[in-house]
Amino acid sequence: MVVTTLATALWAMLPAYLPNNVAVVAGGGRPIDGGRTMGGNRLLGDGKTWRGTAVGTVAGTLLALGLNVVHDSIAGLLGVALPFFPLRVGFALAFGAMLGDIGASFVKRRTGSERGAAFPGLDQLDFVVGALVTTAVVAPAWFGATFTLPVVVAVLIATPVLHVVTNVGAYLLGLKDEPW
Ligand code: CTP
Ligand code: MG
Ligand code: K
Repeated sequence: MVVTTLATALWAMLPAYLPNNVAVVAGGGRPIDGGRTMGGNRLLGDGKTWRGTAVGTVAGTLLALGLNVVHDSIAGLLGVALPFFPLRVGFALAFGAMLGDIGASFVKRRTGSERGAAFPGLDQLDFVVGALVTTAVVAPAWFGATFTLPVVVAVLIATPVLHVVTNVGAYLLGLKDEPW
């Protein structure tokens, strides 16, 4: 039961976990806000770029399609019934994750946090909320069948742990300037 719930949570969130990590590597170039400010601070900041957002979204969507290919092997190996990802679901999970991260930067700039400053809580859950809400809007039936309450709880507990581990890893590898 717990294994099924956790496996479903991690599997279903994989297309949402990848985009922000790909953006770290692929990001750069023109910032989405074009340098615009609001109340003296940047709208979003130089950390949210068109390229990072686009490449991250495409990567997460492709990952979802790739997971469909290995679905039967993984589900068989774990002995768990895992969901397939329709294209629009893969896109919603990936793009939603980027939207959540962008929304968080908007909030950070409004509260005076500089680009790259840690914002505990928001940093770990912004993309989760973005991915879940976007998927619920784009594919409500798929969302309801996959993200049952126990699965959502598992996502909210497991994601911050995974997020901290991957960001510290990216920092140690020199891919990220800060370990958060
Ligand atoms: N990135 C990007 N486009 C995005 C998200 C991230 O190009 N939509 C890249 C940027 O190079 C960014 C890096 O990934 O600096 C790390 O992402 P993140 O930690 O989300 O951004 P921060 O630089 O910390 O900026 P902020 O304070 O706004 O979160
Ligand atoms: Mg950051
Ligand atoms: K972030």
